[in-house]
Amino acid sequence: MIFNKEIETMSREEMQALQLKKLKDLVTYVYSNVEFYKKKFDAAGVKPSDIKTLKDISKLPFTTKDEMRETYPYGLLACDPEALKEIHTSSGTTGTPVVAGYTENDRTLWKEVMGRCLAMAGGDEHDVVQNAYGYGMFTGGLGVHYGAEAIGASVLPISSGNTKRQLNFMKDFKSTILTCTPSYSLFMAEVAKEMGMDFREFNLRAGIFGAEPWSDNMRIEIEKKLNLKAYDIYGLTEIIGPGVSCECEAQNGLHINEDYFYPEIINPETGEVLPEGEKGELVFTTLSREGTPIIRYRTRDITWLFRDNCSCGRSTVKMHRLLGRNDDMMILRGVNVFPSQIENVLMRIEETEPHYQIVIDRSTSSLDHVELHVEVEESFFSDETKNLEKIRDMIHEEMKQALGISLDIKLVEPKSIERSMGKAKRVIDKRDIKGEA
Ligand code: DLL
Repeated sequence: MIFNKEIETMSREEMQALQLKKLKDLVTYVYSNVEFYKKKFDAAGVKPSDIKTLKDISKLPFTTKDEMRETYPYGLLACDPEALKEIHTSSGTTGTPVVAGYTENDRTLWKEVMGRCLAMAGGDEHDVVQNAYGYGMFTGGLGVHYGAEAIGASVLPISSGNTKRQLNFMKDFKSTILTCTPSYSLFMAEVAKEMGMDFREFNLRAGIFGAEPWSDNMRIEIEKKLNLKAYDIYGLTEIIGPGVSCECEAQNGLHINEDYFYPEIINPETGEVLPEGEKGELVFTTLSREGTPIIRYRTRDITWLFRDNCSCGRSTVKMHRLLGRNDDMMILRGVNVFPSQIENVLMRIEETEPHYQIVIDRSTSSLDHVELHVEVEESFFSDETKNLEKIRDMIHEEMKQALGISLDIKLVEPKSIERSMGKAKRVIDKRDIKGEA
């Protein structure tokens, strides 16, 4: 079922007219309420009245994560602090958090977009949503919770962790939709196996997974192991949390809630806006936020936008599932590689477990040394070593074919790579640690 048919199936012309009206109001709103934006617009020589068409958005300056940190806590607030009814933060590696403030209207908006997302995954009032995203300052828990409320489902606010209890509840309460990070879902599958449980006896039919990159082959693995259909959901604290976009039953790109979040793709080096279909950095403008509205936020996420005649009937623009983040991209012997590409190759290989880590170090010759740690089934370690060598050579060869580079492969025993109940850490960069010492 389409949650908001009027908006989600709107014609291109109507959508653009709606976006333009909202954009004009937004620019006037932030110019008069947020000193930070007034200064930036003045410095760029742009006034609210200069926004006459949607294309004029490119006259506005970008906002970066660093700026959001520098203005901590309330430098980007556009309303009276008392009007904030909820506050979330995301903390990056530097420690200073990014603040997202929600007025009552912002929370209503969040509920609406999350309702749309859960409906895209086929959710309705008959569902039991087991919400295993973390509740707290992280937006995953509460965001999904609001969406479950919006579609009238029962929600199990179990949060992440305590995996055995998760599985017992999943069975006892007959959960039909599981929401968590994709890596956590695979950990659940592992624990279920140890407990002698079989997902075929559960009632799960859909999983709504996001908050971290995952590949197409990881999807196949999850769908097989958890016996459900796996949908990709995307979002970020700065913009709203989860709910920016989600996959529908076609599982071919994520429909963006573009009446609220205006997307652009830019060349990350030059800042130039790229046409639909071209790959680059995703930029969002929140068209209706009141608490912490953001103009042209550089997400650092890499993808492209496209439109198709989607079989679900929605007409909203789509983003391809993320390739990765600018920050995660590795340059290995001159080749750009995202962890998700490595994952995609690994997941095709039967003998390996879906748990891996990429370790980057600087060897004495000052060249970066990259080692791929992959778990293989216990039985291979008890077998003759030549079997292990065979698997190692096979992974090596597959990576070379797919990525065009040679990686050092280290096979490790099951469970030796740390499991995650939230966002998995796929890359261990030892060069940073050395730099700090
Ligand atoms: O991760 C919000 C969220 C919660 C999304 C639950 C989906 C489900 P942050 O902690 O601020 O917010 O992290 C945002 O996570 O810029 C992406 O790099 C990454 N990310 C989020 N969803 C996906 C996804 C939440 N589906 C950052 N695929 C974003 C790949 C994702 N990466």
